[in-house]
Amino acid sequence: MPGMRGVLLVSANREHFPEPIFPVGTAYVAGELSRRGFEVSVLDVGLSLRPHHALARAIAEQQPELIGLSLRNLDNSAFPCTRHYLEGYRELVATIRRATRAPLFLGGPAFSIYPELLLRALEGDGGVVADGEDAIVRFCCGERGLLAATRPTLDLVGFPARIDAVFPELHRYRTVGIQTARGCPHRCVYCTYPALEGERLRLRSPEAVVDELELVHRRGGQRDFFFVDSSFNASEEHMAAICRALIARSLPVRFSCYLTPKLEDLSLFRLLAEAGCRAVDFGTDSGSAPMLRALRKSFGIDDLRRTSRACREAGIDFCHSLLFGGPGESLATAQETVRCMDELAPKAVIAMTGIRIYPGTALARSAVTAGLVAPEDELLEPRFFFDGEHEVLRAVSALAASRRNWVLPGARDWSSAIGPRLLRLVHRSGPLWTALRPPRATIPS
Ligand code: B12
Ligand code: SF4
Repeated sequence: MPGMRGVLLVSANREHFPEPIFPVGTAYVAGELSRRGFEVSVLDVGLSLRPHHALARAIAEQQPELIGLSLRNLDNSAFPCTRHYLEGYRELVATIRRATRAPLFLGGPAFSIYPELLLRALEGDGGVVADGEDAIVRFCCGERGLLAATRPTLDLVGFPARIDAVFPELHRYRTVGIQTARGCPHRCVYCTYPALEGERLRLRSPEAVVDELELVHRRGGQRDFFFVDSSFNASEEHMAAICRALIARSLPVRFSCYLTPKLEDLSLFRLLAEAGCRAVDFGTDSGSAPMLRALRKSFGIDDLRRTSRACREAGIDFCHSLLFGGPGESLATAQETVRCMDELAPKAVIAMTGIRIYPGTALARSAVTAGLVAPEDELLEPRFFFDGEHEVLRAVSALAASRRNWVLPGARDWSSAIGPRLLRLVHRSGPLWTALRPPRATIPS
């Protein structure tokens, strides 16, 4: 590679709710660079008490020839306690620019949703929408500006072989994220994922996925993993193949994942449990049939019942993630959802009151038609879709307050809350919500 050796990848994410997240995307980009022969190291400023100091020191010590900045979150997507991160990113970029003249390349999910706006706001020398593996190499070879991503064959992507050297603080993450597939063929009205990862499902080989778990377990000692795929059961065969590969390897690891609450083969919950799955986050959104249709979900209320029951019977903890305020939400549909959750009795319910509107989505178009946002609004400043008026959202908050297994990320500023920090100190594996106490299940058999 022409002359370019040292690359410093900086993960800019400083959000600690629900916990500091292992920067998965940065790890795949680092893997690609090290396979191509670059010297690469990663600094996660979110792990540092003095992020600017840590960043300036890393640059002074490593004298990188290029810096990659990973932008995961732009805001916490939660209402009413919305947290914004752009100003913090501006400050990090200012620290970088003071410390070095090395060119700056931007990527990550937040960047991919707002590429032009963030490239301008942060005055980067270039950036890439979505998959960063090929693009960063092209940037290292001299291309500049906003680069079109190529969608790599996923069997060629992977963490760096010496992940503990590239991530010197690997041991500090309770859980490490691993990706088994990219893409989503569904079209839920609010969702950015098909735009971020593509509409076609791209799969990694089960062997490569299990090799990666083993690598992290061997080099970082981690036993807890999160499959970060938007829906681990997007292909049931692929999910089953990964479970079988994990069982065959008998690694002492556990994992959690997102699942769509609809499985053709419900016996797969037993296979998941056997492979080490301890917790499932169902992307449920609503417990009201008209709302599921309005959000264009691919499942119905009976699927929620069937999957919740099968998951419980397999001994796997589960939570349902909900979105209140979508098109057509009323007090009646919101109460129906709360009743449905009472019936399913998941270990936790994680509920957003108001739906973050992202550019290019069907929800953004509905919001313009409904006069909730101006057509020229770029939606960089978070806007939320509320049908059913704020009174519905207040009712949901009140109903949630009387249920000890409900968490509303937007109900308060969790960054200063002591609860999640204490929970993290207690030696527990898996997502923090698994520590909540669920009500008794009332699913009719
Ligand atoms: C899994 C996930 C979670 C899990 C994480 C579990 C874990 N242990 O990893 C949980 C449930 C904990 C979670 C929580 C939150 N999440 Co989340 N999450 C995701 C999800 C589905 C996948 C992220 C991921 O790991 N992808 C896999 C990696 C490989 O992809 P990637 O990061 O995009 O990286 C690729 C490219 O972006 C690029 N790239 C990345 N970095 C870099 C750097 C450079 C230099 C380059 C060139 C390229 C590059 O290359 C990579 C490889 O191709 C995304 C949605 C999505 N599909 O992206 C939302 C997403 C990132 N989350 C989001 C949000 C808002 C949150 C929360 C704030 C929600 C909340 N209020 O609690 C919290 C924040 C947590 C925290 N501390 O940061 C938003 C962020 C957008 C925004 N509005 O800011 C997203 C995009 C979802 C959305 N609404 O559209 N999340
Ligand atoms: S919500 Fe889930 S299933 Fe729907 S489009 Fe997004 S990733 Fe796909």
